[in-house]
Amino acid sequence: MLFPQTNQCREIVNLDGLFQFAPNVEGDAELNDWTQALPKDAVEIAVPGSWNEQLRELHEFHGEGWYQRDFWAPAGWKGQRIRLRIGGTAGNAKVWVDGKAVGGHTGPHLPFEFDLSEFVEPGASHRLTIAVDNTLRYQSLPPGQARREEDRAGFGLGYPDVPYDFFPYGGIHRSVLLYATAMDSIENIAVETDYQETTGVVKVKLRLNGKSDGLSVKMNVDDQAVTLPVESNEVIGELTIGNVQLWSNRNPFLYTLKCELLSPDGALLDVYTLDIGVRRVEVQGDQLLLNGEPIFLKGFGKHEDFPILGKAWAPAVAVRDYDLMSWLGANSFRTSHYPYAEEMLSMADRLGFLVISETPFVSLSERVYTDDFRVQACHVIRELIQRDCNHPSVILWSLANEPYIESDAGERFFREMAETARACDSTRPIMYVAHEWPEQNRGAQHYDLLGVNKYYGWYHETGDIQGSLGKLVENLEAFHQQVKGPIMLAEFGADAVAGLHSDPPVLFSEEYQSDTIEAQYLKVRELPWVIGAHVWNFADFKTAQTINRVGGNKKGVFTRDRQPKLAARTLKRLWNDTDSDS
Ligand code: GCB
Repeated sequence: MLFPQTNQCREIVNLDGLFQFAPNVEGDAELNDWTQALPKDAVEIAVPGSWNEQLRELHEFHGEGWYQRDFWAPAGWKGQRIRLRIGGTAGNAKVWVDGKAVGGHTGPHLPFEFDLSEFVEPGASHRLTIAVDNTLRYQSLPPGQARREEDRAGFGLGYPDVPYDFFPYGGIHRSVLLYATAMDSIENIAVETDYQETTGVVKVKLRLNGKSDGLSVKMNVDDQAVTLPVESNEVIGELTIGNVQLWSNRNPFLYTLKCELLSPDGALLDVYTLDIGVRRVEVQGDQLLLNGEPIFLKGFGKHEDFPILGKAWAPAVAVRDYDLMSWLGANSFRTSHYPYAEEMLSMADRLGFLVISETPFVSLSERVYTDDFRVQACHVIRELIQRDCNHPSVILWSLANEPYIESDAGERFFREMAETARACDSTRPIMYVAHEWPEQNRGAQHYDLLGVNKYYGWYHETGDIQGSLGKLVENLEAFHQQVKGPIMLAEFGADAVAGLHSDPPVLFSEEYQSDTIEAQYLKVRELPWVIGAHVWNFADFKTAQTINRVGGNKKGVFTRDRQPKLAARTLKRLWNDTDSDS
């Protein structure tokens, strides 16, 4: 599935904006058939947007929300293939057009689309209904429960009761687009790039929709072109680029790959252009190499989180975040703890940021290592890799954050996730992010490297920055022995309430946060097998209500509205003046 684009063969109608909305609290949707019309007391709500902060009474609504709006399909789309594409919801979605079911999607944050050619008449008005089910269940994505069920122990972390601290926002979080192509069209493009000496190699796998005879595909990059006959719905081509300019964070050089679908008489039926970068990422010994050179990842774990917008794709916030990360000299971030908007990755391609793309598998524990959930998890991994594999900025797949893996079932779960990822993409190393000690990480041997989250000086050795350093090294060393490959300090830091100052530095002061980050960063820079250190978190963010979070998680180096704390200036000094990328 490709990100929709407008060109001479493709047209988009953007359905973002205000939808009618009603929460389906007591099965009213089924009883009164909301696929035809929402109830009279439906309200207006913005898309993209989480529902929880738009309307006060929806703050703790973690159920099924129904969206509806009418739209016109342009008259000029007669004879075209018409698709509906939803960039991402939290959580599962079902879609109807004029009361007829067109399909559904399981799992949050990833795009899905439906062919509406049979449902939509160009030049006519139609009704679109989308139900988004963000019910927190033990084995749902995200897992959790709104209120503690009597027979269940619960995760015990707060209200709602989720096994992680970020707020489980619900809603349609990315754009809702209607787009048209010719009936014979390009459905997907998967690109793998590499190089030998100065020649770039671009392997293209193109999937087509449509069955007309005599079609051909022309692929073109940097004045090199190949034309290939269409013999099945998959066309594979290879192009080379002489004197190739490699993509890197320092020089994010992009080539344009153009793929054209041609009729037997050479007429253009469809065209899609893709920005691609030629680069190689690999793990060798204890190092992570980008284009053959060791790279050290400095940056952040982030969240998609902003007041009122919740987890909505918000271009202005993204622009600000990249501006701030560039100002500090960061070169990378992790899409903790779920896939971020595709637009964010395209910006990283252009701006030169290295991205660890993470699945939504956060805080997995023994209760989810079942056959059913494993099948679902592998499906999500395939969808994620299919979506993100063309981005040169994406250098690593992180398949989970802080799982407990102690049983054989857990070990098998992590082995099969690793095998699935490798089968989908052999060009990027895979990792997951561990915590605690190696004993809780029986899946580690199946991965190329391991991320480790460590809060010495905060949750352990509380208040003792100097005392935290030895423990940190001891713990990272234990993981290094286990994985026999590189280790990344994927999270470290301390909460700081903006404006709270203290000398000597004490917990929650800006000074304590800044000193913790500086001391630990400099310490891990001495360890040759540590290939990166990401501060937790880029910005403060909203959490479930718990007694240890006053107004959210305050480990941000920036406040939730993106104003710097003292640690921001410290990082700017550390990352700009004394630190190289390797
Ligand atoms: C972690 C989690 C992250 C939390 C963080 C914290 O280890 O990965 O999601 O927000 O700790 O601040 O407690």
